Amino acid sequence: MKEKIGNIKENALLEINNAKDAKELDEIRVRYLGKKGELTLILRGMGALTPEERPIIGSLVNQVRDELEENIELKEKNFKQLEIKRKLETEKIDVTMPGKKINLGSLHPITQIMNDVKEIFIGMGYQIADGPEVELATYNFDKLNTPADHPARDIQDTFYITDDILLRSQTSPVQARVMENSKPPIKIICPGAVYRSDSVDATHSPVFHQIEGLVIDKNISMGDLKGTLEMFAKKCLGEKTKIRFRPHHFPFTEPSAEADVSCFVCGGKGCRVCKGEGWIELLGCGMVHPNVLRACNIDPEEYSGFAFGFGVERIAMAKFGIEDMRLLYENDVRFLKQF
Ligand code: 2U9
Repeated sequence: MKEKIGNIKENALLEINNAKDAKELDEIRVRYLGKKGELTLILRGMGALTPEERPIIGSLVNQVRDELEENIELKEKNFKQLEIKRKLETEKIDVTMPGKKINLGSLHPITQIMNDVKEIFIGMGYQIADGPEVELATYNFDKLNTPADHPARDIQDTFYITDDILLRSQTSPVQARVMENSKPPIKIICPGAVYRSDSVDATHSPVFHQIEGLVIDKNISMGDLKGTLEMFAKKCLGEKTKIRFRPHHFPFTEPSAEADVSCFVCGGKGCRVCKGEGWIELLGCGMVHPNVLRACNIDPEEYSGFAFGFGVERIAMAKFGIEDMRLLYENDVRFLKQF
């Protein structure tokens, strides 16, 4: 029996040594050490041995089993190292190869203008105020000196949810809420989406974006308004930009004006962007109407203020030379990645 075990050991060690790959090694393991393996069968047949022989043969089989397992393990490690070596030699990485191009997105032109404008006004000491897009008609109209019979309140122009609740048609209700809830001085800008019942065309959309500004303090004058807007225009459109006021009417401001800027493309000579005028309409503005101050619990005898408002899409279109507003909403990446 001892000789038989010795032969099994020698054959197994030889086969392990000559194994060509991990698969062959595994077959050898099964053949000698598996459930029906040669060594296992000897252990199972121990019942036929004398009681004296049993411990001697049992211990010998275990010794051989340990030795074979150890050799198989060593050979396995050897195969793994050879595989790593082979991979290192064949799968060389060329670190000088150019990397794969990653398509990075960019901020939408409307977001870019929003961010630029916010930064400019924050730099002038303004705070940013936010408010609901689903608004009470009182805040959207009544408190802004826009009474029940005003055309802006027509169902044709405004999206009503109920008689008293609507999608805000301007961001002015945000300012009205701030005025009601805080004491002057107030210096805020209100950016956000607004809604008007307009059909879609190259210059109109039922949803667009506005930025409105409001300053309330003692002794605020039209001069402060003009100085502020001039500073804003220069920072937004270039230091050479000039500004001019034309009289206008808004229910919430008195006096009211529209402000134009000298064309930032031709400098005022006249070109395609300014349609030969030399000037581009920028925004609406004026001194806050005393009725609006009163409706928002601010005494017009003590305080005065100015307000302004503009459409972000209009500025984005002028600044980036976009001729059709619909392009801003289609989200075609080929268009958007140009900006
Ligand atoms: C309060 C008081 C006054 C905000 C103002 C404008 C003039 C204006 C429009 C221009 C084009 C917006 O995008 S647009 O439709 N806005 O011309 N907005 S003054 O005046 C206010 C706001 C709030 C309490």
